[in-house]
Amino acid sequence: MKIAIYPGSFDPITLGHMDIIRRAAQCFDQVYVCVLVNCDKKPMFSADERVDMIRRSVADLPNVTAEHYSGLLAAYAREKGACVLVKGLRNATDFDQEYQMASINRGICPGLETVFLPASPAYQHFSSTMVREMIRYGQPMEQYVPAPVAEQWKGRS
Ligand code: COD
Repeated sequence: MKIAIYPGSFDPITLGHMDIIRRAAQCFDQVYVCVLVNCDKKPMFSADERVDMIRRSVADLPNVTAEHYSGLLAAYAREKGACVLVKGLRNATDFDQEYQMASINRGICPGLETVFLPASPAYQHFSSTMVREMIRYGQPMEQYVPAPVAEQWKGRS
């Protein structure tokens, strides 16, 4: 059984992330979408809210599970018996960061490979940062996120 992890902050999940999840779900038997801590980012949504929005967004994908983990990604991968980390690449900046992270994660957990999926052109400019800015300035963000994100935000305000 090929188990993959798609890790991220997902603050909040966007249609760009969803595209990567759907494609990964076709390549692997089981995909864990894991909300982790990125020390460089201060989240707008709590970890529980982010997991809940992801769970509702992937409800039609039977081999996808969403969870939160507060430790090291490599430790989570080991716990799940995963052999692959999936990362989405939008541009050269993503590549530079993710290439380095792939080496770090393989150093911590030998044999743990990172597979890069190129962003689909339609979603290449999507980011959680952009969505958070839209929210802050009261701009509509429905076209960038799955429906549960817009619902979650509406329920809050
Ligand atoms: N299209 C395609 N892919 C996309 C898009 C898009 N529009 N937007 C984002 N992505 C990709 C990103 O490139 C990334 O691969 C993934 O989706 C998640 O993106 P984000 O922004 O939600 O998540 P990040 O980059 O903040 O996640 C960083 C982690 C949380 C994975 C990282 O900090 C981490 O592993 N933390 C745990 C602690 C750890 O193990 N650290 C490393 C060893 S010290």
